[in-house]
Amino acid sequence: RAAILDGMQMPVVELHLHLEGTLEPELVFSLAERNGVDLPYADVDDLRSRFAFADLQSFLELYNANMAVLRTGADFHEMTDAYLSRAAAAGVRHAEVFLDLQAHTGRGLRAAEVLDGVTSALAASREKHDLTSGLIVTVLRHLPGREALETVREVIDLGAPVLGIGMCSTELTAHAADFAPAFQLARAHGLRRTAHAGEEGPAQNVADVLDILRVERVDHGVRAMEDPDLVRRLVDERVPLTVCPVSNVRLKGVETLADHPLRRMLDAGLVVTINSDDPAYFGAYLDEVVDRTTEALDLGPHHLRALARNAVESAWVDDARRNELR
Ligand code: ES4
Ligand code: ZN
Repeated sequence: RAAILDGMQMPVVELHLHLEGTLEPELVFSLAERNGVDLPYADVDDLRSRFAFADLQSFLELYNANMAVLRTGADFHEMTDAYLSRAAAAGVRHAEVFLDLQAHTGRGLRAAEVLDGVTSALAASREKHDLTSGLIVTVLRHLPGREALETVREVIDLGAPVLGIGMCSTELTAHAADFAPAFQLARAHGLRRTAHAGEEGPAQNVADVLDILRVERVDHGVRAMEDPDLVRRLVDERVPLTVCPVSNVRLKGVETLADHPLRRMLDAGLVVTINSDDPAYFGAYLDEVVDRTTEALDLGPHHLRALARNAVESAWVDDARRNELR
């Protein structure tokens, strides 16, 4: 850790992380070997050399292709446990993690087996890594809303220990309204709700997921800064925005870290948290994201304290755990 950060209160809660985005090239290769999956890369360095992305879509193609190595519940358990171990080393004490369940059921895997692999690792995280956790099943915006509804139905019917429902993947095609039935069902069953919006899409997408999907947090939300009325609303309603600065730079939504709006968002009074998104692909786990962003934006102790406090406030935990995290 950078010496300049010693003694400051650091964010210890991670609220925006895709488990499939934690698949390190070494793990991709070892799972491929175990499962007899042919990879179109010569070796781990060849795979890593492809982590130069033009945009979200080019990233999603590689991210989705690498999921082919995940075949059994044990594979999902191993991926989840590897992330928890790395997160604990970064100082993370509570993590709410996304799983693209539809990407796996769409390849013929059983939802129950995938969920069991992930949730068994999460259930052991407090004992094993001194870290509490929760699972957010994401529905994919590039697939039909009807399939999202079926996925939420299946999660509920299986009775899996799931904290909430999220939505991710490309933001520029489908309208939020297509997913209203899925989010309504989730809400009726007491599931928490969040959605990616305002990452590559316009500020209006942020308003839409709040108004139409009734989400409680917004993932990214950086483009909300283009609409002052929306910023005022997000400040007034204390809507958490789970911002991922390194991700935004790596996917070319923002030119450099020094240009990232995170500091301006904090100064505007937005409930901003800092997160890693897909750390294996973007080359930075939460500690590294915090260090690089602090340096590039010259964040002060009050900014870091605000990021830490905002994350604790925004976590979907009970009051007892929230007090422990403070
Ligand atoms: C994602 Cl960075 C990002 N944006 C949208 N969807 C995603 N899924 C995984 N990473
Ligand atoms: Zn994301």
